[in-house]
Formats: sequence, C-alpha cells, structure tokens
Amino acid sequence: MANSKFEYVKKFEHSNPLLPSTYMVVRIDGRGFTNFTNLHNFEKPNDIRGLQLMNKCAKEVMKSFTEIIIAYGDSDEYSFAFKKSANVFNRREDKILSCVLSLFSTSYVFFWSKYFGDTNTGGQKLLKVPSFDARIVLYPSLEDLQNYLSWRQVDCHINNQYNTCFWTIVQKGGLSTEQAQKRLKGTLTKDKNEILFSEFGINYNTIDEIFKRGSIWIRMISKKEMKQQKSRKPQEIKEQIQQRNQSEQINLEEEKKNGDSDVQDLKGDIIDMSLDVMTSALKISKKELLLVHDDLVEKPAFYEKYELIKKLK
Ligand SMILES: Nc1nc2c(ncn2[C@@H]2O[C@H](COP(=O)(O)OP(=O)(O)OP(=O)(O)O)[C@@H](O)[C@H]2O)c(=O)[nH]1
Ligand SMILES: [Mg+2]
Repeated sequence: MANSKFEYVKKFEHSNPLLPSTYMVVRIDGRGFTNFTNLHNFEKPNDIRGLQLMNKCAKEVMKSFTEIIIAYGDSDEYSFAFKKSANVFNRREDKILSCVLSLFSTSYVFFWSKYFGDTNTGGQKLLKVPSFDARIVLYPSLEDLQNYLSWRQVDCHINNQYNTCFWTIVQKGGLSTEQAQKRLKGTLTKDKNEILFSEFGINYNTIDEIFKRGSIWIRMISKKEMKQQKSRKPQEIKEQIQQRNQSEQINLEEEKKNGDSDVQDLKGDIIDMSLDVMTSALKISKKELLLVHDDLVEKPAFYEKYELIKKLK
C-alpha cells in the first residue's frame, strides 16, 4: 500500500514517548475481580492458586521485557518497574502499555489450568474471559519508586489484615457479612489482631508472607554481569548470589517436578521471594543496600526491600 492515496490517514496517528530518565511503572489490575473470583470459587480471603497464576504471568512479562528490574504484586494487581535508562519501544507509551498488558492477560488464560487444574480431573474451569486495566506512571527518582512500592505493599497489608479478620469472623464466627462489616467498623490494626488471636487463636504474624506482603520479582545480577563487575566488591556479590542460589534451588526443583519448562531459561536471572525471605536471605545492611540501589539505576541487580519492611512495622 506504499504511496497509495490512502496513505495520508497515517498522519492521524500519534505516539506518546515517555519522559526519558524516569522509572516507568506499568500497573495492571484485574477488571471486576470481585465478581470474577466469586464466580471461580476463589478461597477467601486469599487463594494461593490465583496468586501463583498472577506470579506466573508476571514472570512471563519479565522474561519478555528485560528492562524491567522489579515487579510487585498482590491480590488482582501487578506493578512492573522499568529501569531508568530503559529504551523499550523507544519509550512509546501505547506500545509498552498494550504489549505488557496483553502479554499478562493472555498468560492468565494460557496458564489458568496449570494452577486451577484440569477440568477432566475436577479442576476449576475458566468460565469467563478475564480482563485487566493498566496504566503507566513515571517516577523521577529511586526514592519515589521505593515509595510507590511501599504504597502498594502497605495497601496489601491493610487489605489483607482486614480481609483475614473479616472472613474469619464470617466463616468461623458465624456472623453475616453485614454483621462482620459493622463489627470491624472503626477498628485499628491491633484490635483486629486481638480479635483474631483471642477469639480464634490465630496469630496474624504467622500467616503466609505471600498473603501479608505480596510477591516480588527481582531481576538479579547474572553471572556474566558479575564477572564484569570485578571492581565492585566481588566477594559481597558472590556471597549474595550463592545465598540466592541456595534458596532458589528449592523453588527450581519444585517447578521442575511440576514440568515447568521455563525454569532453565530463568535460572540465575530472576527470582521470586517474599520480602522477609529476601531480607533474611541476603542479610545486608542498610549501607550496603544503597550501594545495591546504585546498581539498580543502570543495570539489573539486587533490590532490597528493607525500607518497605521498616515502613510496615
Ligand atoms: N476470594 C478471593 N478474592 C480475591 C482474591 N484476590 C483478589 N480478590 C478479589 O479481587 C478484588 C480486587 O479488588 P479491586 O481491584 O478493588 O476490585 P475489582 O472488582 O477488581 O474492581 P476494579 O478493579 O475496579 O474493576 C478483591 O476485592 C477481592 O474481591 C483472592 O485470592 N481470593
Ligand atoms: Mg481489580
């Protein structure tokens, strides 16, 4: 169709290049997931199958978009932060948003049965086409990016604390949803913890990290990059890699058993860890973290969630 008389319509198209030297964050959120999760009998308040599926979709996105340095997800949402210098699609907003969103959404359907089971053997059939909305927000500094992640994580914590208490007093305490709502109105975190503990013997602190704090994908420094970084505290980086490999090995073996063919591609590049596991696994001080953060600006590296955890406490 080159040089046809219709060619002029192309002039109506416009692209929106995103500001350079800023962190681009794509946030995806399930559309109408209150209904979607009810329809598919998700466990309340958290269904590990749904979270694992979301994590799998996020992994697919990170595999495809190699300039994403960190992804954070909980409930029906996921955030993907690109490194500051990312140049994917020449930073065209429409391309980035649509490609990340569609890859995530199609992965959700593609991998559904992996987590919700085969319908022939009693698994949960996918009954409705899931969809997600998405936006891109730009953050000028690493501090803003950290605060963004803290914001999402605090949200996860607050929602989970409320939902855990709410569904416990409904499911175990026999209250109706309206009664439970009234009961929890105006309560503080400590009140809800007290209800859980004194009435139901549940210690909120012992609830799975993935529910309390969400999931995080971090692009780790690769062995090749580590070699290139000889001038930068090699022993420290090596130790971190070793520690990471040890804990990662358990996940990898589990995934291999389940026939996950992606495992090999990802080994040494991306790792999934809940935040507490991350801090105890890496055991690095705040001072070291800032060094690590410097890496993050220019190239994939460790990212430490110490600040986020501190803010939660
Ligand atoms: N039972 C259950 N529900 C979940 C789980 N994860 C997410 N949800 C539901 O998904 C909702 C997500 O919240 P929102 O994104 O605010 O609600 P939404 O219905 O998706 O609304 P929009 O995003 O505005 O379209 C939660 O309120 C829950 O109802 C889960 O693991 N189990
Ligand atoms: Mg939603």
